Amino acid sequence: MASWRSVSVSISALVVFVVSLAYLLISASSSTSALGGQQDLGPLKHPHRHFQAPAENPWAELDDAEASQLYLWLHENTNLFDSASDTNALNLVELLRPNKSDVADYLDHGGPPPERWARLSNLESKGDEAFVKEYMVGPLPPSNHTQILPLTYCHNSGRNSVRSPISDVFALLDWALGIGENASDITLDLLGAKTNRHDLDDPDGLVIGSRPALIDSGRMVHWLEFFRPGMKSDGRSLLPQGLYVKLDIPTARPETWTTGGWFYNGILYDNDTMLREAMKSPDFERLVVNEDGGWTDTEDPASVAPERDMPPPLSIQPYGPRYHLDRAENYVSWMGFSFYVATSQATAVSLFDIRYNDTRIIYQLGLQEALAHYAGVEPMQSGLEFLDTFFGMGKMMFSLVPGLDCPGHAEYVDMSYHRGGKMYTNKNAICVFEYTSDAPLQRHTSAFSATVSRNTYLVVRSVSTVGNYDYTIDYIFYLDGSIEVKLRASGYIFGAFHAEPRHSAVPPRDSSTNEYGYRIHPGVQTSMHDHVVNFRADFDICGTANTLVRTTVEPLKREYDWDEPEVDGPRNTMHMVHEPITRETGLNWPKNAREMYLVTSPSATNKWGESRAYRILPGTGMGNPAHLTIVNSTTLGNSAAWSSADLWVLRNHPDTEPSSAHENNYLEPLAPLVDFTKMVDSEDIEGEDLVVYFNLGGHHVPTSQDVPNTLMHTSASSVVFMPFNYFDEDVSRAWRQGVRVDRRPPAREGVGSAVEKDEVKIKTKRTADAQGEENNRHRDEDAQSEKDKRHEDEDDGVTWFGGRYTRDVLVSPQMLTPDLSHYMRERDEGEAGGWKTVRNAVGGGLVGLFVGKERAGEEGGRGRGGMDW
Ligand SMILES: *[C@@H]1O[C@H](CO)[C@@H](O)[C@H](O)[C@H]1NC(C)=O
Ligand SMILES: *[C@@H]1O[C@H](CO)[C@@H](O)[C@H](O)[C@H]1NC(C)=O
Ligand SMILES: *[C@@H]1O[C@H](CO)[C@@H](O)[C@H](O)[C@H]1NC(C)=O
Ligand SMILES: *[C@@H]1O[C@H](CO)[C@@H](O)[C@H](O)[C@H]1NC(C)=O
Ligand SMILES: *[C@@H]1O[C@H](CO)[C@@H](O)[C@H](O)[C@H]1NC(C)=O
Ligand SMILES: *[C@@H]1O[C@H](CO)[C@@H](O)[C@H](O)[C@H]1NC(C)=O
Ligand SMILES: [Cu+2]
Repeated sequence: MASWRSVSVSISALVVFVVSLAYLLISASSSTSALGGQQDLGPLKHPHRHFQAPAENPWAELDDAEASQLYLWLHENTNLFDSASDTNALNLVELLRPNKSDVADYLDHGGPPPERWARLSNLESKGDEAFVKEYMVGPLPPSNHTQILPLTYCHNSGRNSVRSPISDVFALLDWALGIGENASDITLDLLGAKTNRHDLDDPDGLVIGSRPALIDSGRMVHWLEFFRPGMKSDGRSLLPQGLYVKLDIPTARPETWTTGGWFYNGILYDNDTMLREAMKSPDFERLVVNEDGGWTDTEDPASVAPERDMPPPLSIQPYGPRYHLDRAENYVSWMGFSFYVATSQATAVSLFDIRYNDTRIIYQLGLQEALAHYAGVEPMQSGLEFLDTFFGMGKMMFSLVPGLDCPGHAEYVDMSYHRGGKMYTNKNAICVFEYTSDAPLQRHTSAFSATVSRNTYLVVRSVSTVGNYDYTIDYIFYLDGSIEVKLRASGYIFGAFHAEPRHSAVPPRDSSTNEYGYRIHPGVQTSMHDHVVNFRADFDICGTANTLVRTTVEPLKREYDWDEPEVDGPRNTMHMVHEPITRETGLNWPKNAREMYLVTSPSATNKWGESRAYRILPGTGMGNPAHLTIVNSTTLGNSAAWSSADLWVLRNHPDTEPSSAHENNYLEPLAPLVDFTKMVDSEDIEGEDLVVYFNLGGHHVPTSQDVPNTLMHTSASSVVFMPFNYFDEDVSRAWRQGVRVDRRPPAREGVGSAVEKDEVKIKTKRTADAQGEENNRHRDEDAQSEKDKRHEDEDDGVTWFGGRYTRDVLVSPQMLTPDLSHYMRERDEGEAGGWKTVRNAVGGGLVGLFVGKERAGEEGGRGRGGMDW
């Protein structure tokens, strides 16, 4: 193993980076683990239940033992990670998801569990060039057949690698800091501060953010902009300073890097010397400085509104959960639904094998990519674009805060992943809970009765905090068989510098004012951008042979015999037109919602002879989810073509086209690993296995109400899958709970004595013995006493269907306001400076450290790579 020596050398070199990374991540996750720690959170534990998934989770992430065996095998059998390269860095190690056919054989036909394979991503550089290469290894050891192969079958580029424009992020960081230092006279004069190499968190210092202006075949052009660090509030992205410098990085080798022009107040200077010369002129106009302050703080500690000191209403679940969670397999069942939960470092949560009544509806439902694309008049915002899986939307699923991110009664699941030879765990990264809506699912008042049913639903939630932005993603299940995917965004917007003369009496409004945003501070305006967040829904409606039918409701003129003579000629009316979509295509939400997209099973009909189907419709939120406004984006190249329409229906090739995107598309946008345009190639899609890709998001034109943070109630968008003749009737009837109040006069009372509405009393009985912690033990008793009560209640005309609360409920304050103090302590007890560093690491985009944290042009560590240095 001559090669292994150099492997170990490069891996130990890697360890240097990994150590600091590990430290950051571990501190970050332990800080959150406190949030999720099972201790002290009584309602999170349900020892009385022994629920088991029907099968092993074929999508479960590699566990520690599998990973260790894999590392050992790589050590003993490969020379791959040395290959005479200057540097190597084994970045990502995770499950290579099994092929759909193998899973179907296992889950549906009693076949063997699919082989376990791993996917590796490795940075390999040599001379001027650096590549991020992917490999598949499997079957996982122990096995006599383990092999390692370039991973190409699921990339329609046919490649297993992308060029990385940078092989040494430290050199790049060092260089950027050098530029800042050499220009400290300029920055002190224009911005009142300078970069501080020795303390990148210096609240009085400057930090440097960047965006790639071009990435092509290993060449990269960057624009740098100075920012204030925003230490108190993490409001860095609101603190651009309006001084920019261009970098040219023609190869991965630092000796080839050069600085280009400097840009200030709308003027491009050839170099720093020219800018210095200009600054000497008495006519040189100095702009207002964009300073940090209380305005970027997320909360207002000074407010004395008395109502704020009184807690709001909250949800409780005193008799324990009604869903079942198998933690070993990450399998959930609830009210007829069941599914497996799986995670990936790039794409966060996916749900697999979603079934209703044991019949599969969706094979996979999960995030593919999250695009944010900006525009603007200055070099940073114009062309600023993020493909956030590149930064790891899975590994940035940080711990949720119990009681606030999710209700106090939610349960939590961790997110574990492997990088650089280590396993990391983000505690409590996913929450599962049932929730009752404020509005009923059903109600009706008739002459003689009133019925109302509760709308209770199940939520699987995670939050990916990628730099300045927090994406909250919910998968929601409803009693009628509907499924919703909902996205909400919060966090700090990216502001654009607003160029305003420092001493002008009246703020001038130039022609670009309000073309790209709105003023929110003397030196900042908002920056318009589109969020387009892509999801994959692999429908299997009564089997894999499906057809997408477009059912249009249209106006119609038609004569009916029976209309004459009153209606002279045709009547103006409407009707439906049903038309299968025959070829792969992109679709948009129609105007006036006049078209319905139905995933049908042509061969399966319900009891009434109608094709069983699920309808795809834009859901709840601020209008329809959007697609990208920009046509043929200069920055994106071919890396995110799925963003150009609202949804897509394609023939599913689940093994060779398992996704619409690849997280490394960001590094080679002109020649991406997975090019979506190639997937939409007019294949026939009638009666085939179909996959639907749909987008959430919106056109985000932030206003002063996005400061300091974007708010989630109005940043939401969603898509709903709704059963459409799929069942013979509304299946929620079997599950929902509510009450029927009989308003008929009781027979034994005199004739004609009408019962007034307000005479009807809903009787609630309580027993005094119950204590909160005993509640679970009473479940069976409840069921029995429920039957008795139902009987009893019939007499007074009130019939409860489904469970009801009959015992006193003890609600501990802990259930409503979980004690988070020990998390904070752990955080503070971390290594010296831990809190500050973690905060930086967690905060958005940070300077220096953030690039240094992970080895490689492969990614930018915490925060958006390439964004802040
Ligand atoms: C999945 O199928 C493809 C194409 O048939 C094959 O190349 C690949 O090895 C399979 N992947 C796994 C993990 O078995
Ligand atoms: C590998 O092969 C040897 C020799 O045929 C056999 O004894 C052993 O059980 C095999 N191991 C595995 C994991 O299949
Ligand atoms: C900073 O200035 C020094 C001295 O002129 C020069 O050698 C160095 O290359 C400069 N650094 C950068 C990053 O421009
Ligand atoms: C700066 O730019 C000017 C104008 O293009 C040029 O004449 C000068 O040589 C440049 N100076 C340096 C140090 O590159
Ligand atoms: C559930 O499945 C069973 C067995 O296949 C079937 O009899 C029943 O009608 C199904 N119920 C619904 C609501 O689909
Ligand atoms: C976008 O690119 C396509 C394919 O090259 C081209 O047909 C189309 O005209 C372009 N649209 C615009 C608005 O540039
Ligand atoms: Cu936004």
